[in-house]
Amino acid sequence: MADSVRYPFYLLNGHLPTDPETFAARPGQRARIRLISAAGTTTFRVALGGHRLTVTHTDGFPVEPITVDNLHIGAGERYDVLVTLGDGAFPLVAVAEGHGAQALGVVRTASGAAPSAAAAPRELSGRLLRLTDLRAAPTVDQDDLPPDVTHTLHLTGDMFSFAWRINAQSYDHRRPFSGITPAAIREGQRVRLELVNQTPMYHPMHVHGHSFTVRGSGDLFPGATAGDLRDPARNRLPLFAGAVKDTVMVAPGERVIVDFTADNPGQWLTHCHNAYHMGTGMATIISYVATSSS
Ligand SMILES: [Cu+2]
Repeated sequence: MADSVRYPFYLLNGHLPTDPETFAARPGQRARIRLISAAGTTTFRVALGGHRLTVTHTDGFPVEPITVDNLHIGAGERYDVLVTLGDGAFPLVAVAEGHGAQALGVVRTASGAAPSAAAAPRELSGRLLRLTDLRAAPTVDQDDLPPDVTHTLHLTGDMFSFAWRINAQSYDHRRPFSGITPAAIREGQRVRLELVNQTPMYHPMHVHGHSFTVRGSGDLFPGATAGDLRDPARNRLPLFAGAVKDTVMVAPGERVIVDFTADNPGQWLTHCHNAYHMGTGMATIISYVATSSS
């Protein structure tokens, strides 16, 4: 259950798969493909027929290059990939997970028949990029200090009434400060957020005003309770210096740990980038004021 909204069509640069945009190049050229998910809710699995993808950036920040066959991209996420192009006309596919449909573009370096609208390159079933594969490039200025404060955001909801919550609170954009307890932090603190997905759907979580370092990712153990999650002996995740991002997909039954420095005082929405989840409550506020005069 990647998401619950099915669209009649999925588009790549505004084009239907039956009339795809063509990206012209020459064989042997190295191409950078910038993937931007402008989707409201769909999780796409992206692959380029006949090629592997070398991921170099996500959400604008460089990562240590890693080569995979396909990647998931959630609402609001961005990935840059490099490919060295072969000779032919290749399908660039973005499968709408869970919906049996796809968006399509064509990368063309030679004449010949275009791929079909339903092209299903074998790279789709190859090596998938995992969040734990990504490491920030050494050029990214990172702070790996231990956290001063940790907040756990339990992502919950009800598929049937379609009501979504963070820490049992439902955000209403018409009354944004009503019924929401902002996560308490202070300027200058190193802040850790633990994003815990207790639903069967993907939540691409976005923090306004900051970029964060992904520090951990793993499955919740079966039957975990809120008390178990607070017990460091039971829920320890190996930490790593992952990608710097501003939007991170938290898969069903998964926990993701991100760290950021509170260096931008304000009232910052923190929310699921799935527009339907945000619109029905899955948002909260990170609030802190300037305490220094500098
Ligand atoms: Cu969501």
